Amino acid sequence: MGHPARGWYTGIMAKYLVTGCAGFIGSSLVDALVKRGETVRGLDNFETGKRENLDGVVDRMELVEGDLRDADAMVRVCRGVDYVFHTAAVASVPRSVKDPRTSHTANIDGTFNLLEGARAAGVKRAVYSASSSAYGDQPGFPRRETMAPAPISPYAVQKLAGELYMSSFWQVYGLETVNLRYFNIFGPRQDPGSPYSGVMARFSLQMLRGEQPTIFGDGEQGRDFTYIDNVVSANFLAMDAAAEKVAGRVFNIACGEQYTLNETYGALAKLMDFQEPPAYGPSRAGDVRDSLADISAAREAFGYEPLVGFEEGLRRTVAWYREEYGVSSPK
Ligand code: UD2
Repeated sequence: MGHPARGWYTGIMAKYLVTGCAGFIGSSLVDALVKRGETVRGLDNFETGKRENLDGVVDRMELVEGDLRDADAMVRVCRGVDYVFHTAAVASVPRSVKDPRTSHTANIDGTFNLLEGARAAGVKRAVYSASSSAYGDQPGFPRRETMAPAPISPYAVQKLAGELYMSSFWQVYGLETVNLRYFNIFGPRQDPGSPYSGVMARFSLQMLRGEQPTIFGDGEQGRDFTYIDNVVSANFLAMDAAAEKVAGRVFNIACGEQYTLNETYGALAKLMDFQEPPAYGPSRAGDVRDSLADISAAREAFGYEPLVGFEEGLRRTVAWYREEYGVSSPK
């Protein structure tokens, strides 16, 4: 049973498909689905996803190795599936600035291919991992879904295009789609080792290794950092909600609280017992200055509430990186 593509030809029915199943968010969803006893098919091309993220569940799911850019593969992977969580993407604003084509093909063409596969298979609902980067740098806080999008970076444009495709497939084909705009998610399994890693993961590993992190800009940029458990819960609620409340719509998923990067650095350093101040470097091209969500639409439509706040999320995240990266005590 070692062949990664085995699920494609067996005709096994999977109730849930998770794209990007070996990624940070995808693997967290797979874990929760398997725990609930669901039949799960996971898709990943392992470009940024990691096999070890599936260590605890790989024997209890169907793993398909494939790429969103392969339209035929998307038709095959959707066969027999009822519900799709579409988390697969080439993430990161700076990565998209450096190499826009790679993320363009995965995030826009890939999402389109998946939707075509889902339509052909008669999938009942798809929940899409959208991005808060859609709001860009326009005035007006907190961000509300009624604001016109104003993306800056290629990544932001791509994730927004994915949303629009999702909504269009609801409007013209009746495929129930829901767009969840995540605001800076962090937590266990977020890859810390790449220059494109999320800041919380990157700083955690750097502090554990005694390396001095660099803040890009003055550190006064604000983010609505959101712990992973909140995202998992939002996905399930959005998947289970009545279609008339959610289909074709966009929802912010966040905590509704803003922390600057300087504050975040301080909180993380305290938990890590890390004494060094940060280095400061130039701002990143495409970076959004401030980000803060109004989460009332998700609350009203499907009862979303943040389950784990910033501080508790940080504690859990630090504990995980310590455990995973072999540093049991900061002292
Ligand atoms: C964007 C989206 C987020 C998600 C993510 C996926 C916004 C507001 N957020 O996150 O919703 O889609 O993309 O990748 O658009 N930074 C440093 N030093 C480092 C690394 C990062 O200072 O070593 C800064 C970075 O310049 C930024 C902040 O930390 O101001 C957060 O960066 P990030 O890469 O974690 O996430 P961000 O905001 O680009």
